[in-house]
Amino acid sequence: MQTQLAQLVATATQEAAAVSTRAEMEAYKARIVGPNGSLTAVMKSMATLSKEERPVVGKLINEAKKAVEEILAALQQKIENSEIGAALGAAVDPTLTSPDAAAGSLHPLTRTRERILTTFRKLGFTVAEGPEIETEWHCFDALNTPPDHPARDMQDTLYMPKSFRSADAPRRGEEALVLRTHTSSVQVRTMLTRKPPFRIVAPGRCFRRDAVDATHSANFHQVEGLWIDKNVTLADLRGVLDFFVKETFGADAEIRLRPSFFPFTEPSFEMDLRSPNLGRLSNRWLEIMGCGLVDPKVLELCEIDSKEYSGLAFGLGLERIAMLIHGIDDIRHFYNNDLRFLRQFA
Ligand code: FA5
Repeated sequence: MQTQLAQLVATATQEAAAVSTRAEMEAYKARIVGPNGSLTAVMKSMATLSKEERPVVGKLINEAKKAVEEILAALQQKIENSEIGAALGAAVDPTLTSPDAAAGSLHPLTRTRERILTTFRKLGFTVAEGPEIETEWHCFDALNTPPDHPARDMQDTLYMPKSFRSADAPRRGEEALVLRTHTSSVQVRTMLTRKPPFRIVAPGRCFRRDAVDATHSANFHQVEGLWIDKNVTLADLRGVLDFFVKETFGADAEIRLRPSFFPFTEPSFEMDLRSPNLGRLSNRWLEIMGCGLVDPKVLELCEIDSKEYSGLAFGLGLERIAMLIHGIDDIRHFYNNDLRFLRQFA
């Protein structure tokens, strides 16, 4: 048996040298380990052996099997290499990008942000930005939000450690630095640095100590809008928001302004949207943003003459708009980095 197996491995090694195509390899493999193969026949003969002989012969067969497997693996590699070589031909350009490299795509929030900004650009708005770590003054005081306002409570706002310094938002005296709770702080910075008239939209990240659920995140995004000019009125506010909603949700979408309160606008409104194109949310009034005319006190705090100028402002939640556009039912999908979700927007 030992000699028979040694002979089998020697023949297999010798014949392997002549195998050069995949078809030859398959035939070769069948001759040895196929149902009628030479090694298979030896293995079958184990059944005729006595109990004592079996372990000894079994060991020999295993050794032969291992040798044959190694020959087959080397053959497989040799054939794959020659197939790749043939497929590539002589003209190989290694600088070309791989044809099957996975292409990335923009995140749905990025797409929605760009879509919103494009809409406002059509109305002459330009993009403004401000720091995410903000002084209490820019986030609250300049927006007419007094120190005892609930929004400033530690329960609602994330405060930076007292020792923290930020070059983008230098502190005045002992005031605290906060993670901005809304993008309205960019209004303040714009009014302080630009001369009216101007129209800006400010997209950015906001932070609140909100409990996370299907519609709330502790870290979300807003897009703020501000238009300061002579004689800006509620009619302008309605016109701007109506244009935005029709561009975003279709010509048959409608808006409704519901009286509300923000310390920095007077009058203040919640803007509701109704559209027949929103799946299960169709034809219902849905609250999507806060807005109003800039409170003259805010204009004065930001060094703009409130007798000469007036303004409108609004702030919308980016995630909420993206959820409505795409029929997404849980805000947390945006942050999980699940490719099955993200690929739907490719
Ligand atoms: C504000 O933040 C005001 N600064 C908006 C404003 C700007 C009013 C200018 C007047 C003039 P509010 O807290 O309602 O308002 O937030 C605005 C939007 O941000 C909400 O309609 C909602 O879409 C979104 N938002 C607020 N909190 C969260 C949260 N935790 N997670 C996700 N989105 C949120």
